[in-house]
Amino acid sequence: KNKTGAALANPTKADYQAVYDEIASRLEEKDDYDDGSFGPVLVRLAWHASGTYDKETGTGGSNGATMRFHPESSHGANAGLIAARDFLDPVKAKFPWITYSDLWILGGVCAIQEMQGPIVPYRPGRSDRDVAACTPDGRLPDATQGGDHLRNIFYRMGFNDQEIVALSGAHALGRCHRDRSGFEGPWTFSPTVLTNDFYTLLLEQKWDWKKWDGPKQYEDKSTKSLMMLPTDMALVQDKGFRPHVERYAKSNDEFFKDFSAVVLRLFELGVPFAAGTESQRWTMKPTWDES
Ligand code: CCH
Repeated sequence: KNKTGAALANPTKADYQAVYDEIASRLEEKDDYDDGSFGPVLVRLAWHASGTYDKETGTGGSNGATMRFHPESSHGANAGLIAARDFLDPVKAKFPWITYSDLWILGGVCAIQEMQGPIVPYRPGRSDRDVAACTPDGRLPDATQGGDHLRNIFYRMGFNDQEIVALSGAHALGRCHRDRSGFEGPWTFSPTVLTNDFYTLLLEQKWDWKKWDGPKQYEDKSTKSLMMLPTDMALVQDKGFRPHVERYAKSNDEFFKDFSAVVLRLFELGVPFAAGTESQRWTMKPTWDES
């Protein structure tokens, strides 16, 4: 059978690895975007596809890929994610058997691993849904708010305080764009490599309000080249969050272990996997693994 044909009946781990490898090679090739990588925006696409989940109603989550459609594509929080969807479209064209929902999550897994992050086991099985499955606006976090808001949003997905802090370490990656969120700048000095720098910088730098005409954000006192959102700063201001920030700042290994576990959960929210498919949580081989 033609492995790339639309009719591929039972795609195997090797088939998904071929898609992974294609995403990884496009990441390497298209290095003139932003800070040199589409990786961060791919992580954000996978997160925003998943983070709409509501555990009470079982709606939202990464099953469906409904961000392809208006109104979800036009939700303020999703501004700029067209760059990630467009990046993945040629991959979908080459492997038409994969669903958009599985592809976007595989894009997130691939980006995390290729940016030297931990292995995030990947389980396929998402199906695409139509515009009627779009979630209402307001399910993703609002960066202008504080700790209570973070808890409201992430508890709705079923996460606890430790998991909120672990997920937030993704802000080691990428940057804010004035024309997308209104905020501006990167969180770390190496925005295309996943490290625990988000936590160390949060604790070790002195942060001032940035003086500008944009939305309220922090800038580091010494170089004035890094930023923090009000929600990021809530993680050190809040007694429930702060101990986890301190723990992850001390140990990149602990951060990687907890980040992998919580991202795995995030990426599976709301997906009606067939029973017994936990054993299909595959390790997709990163390009840097030469074993
Ligand atoms: Fe985030 N994030 N995020 N974020 N985010 C932004 C960018 C990225 C919030 C707000 C923003 C997570 C949690 C939160 C990424 C991953 C995650 C931006 C800038 C805002 C604003 C967007 C722009 O202008 O392009 C808020 C609030 C929260 C609350 O918790 C979580 C969780 C994750 C993943 C696990 C990544 C990656 C980026 C960089 C995107 C890029 O294009 O560089």
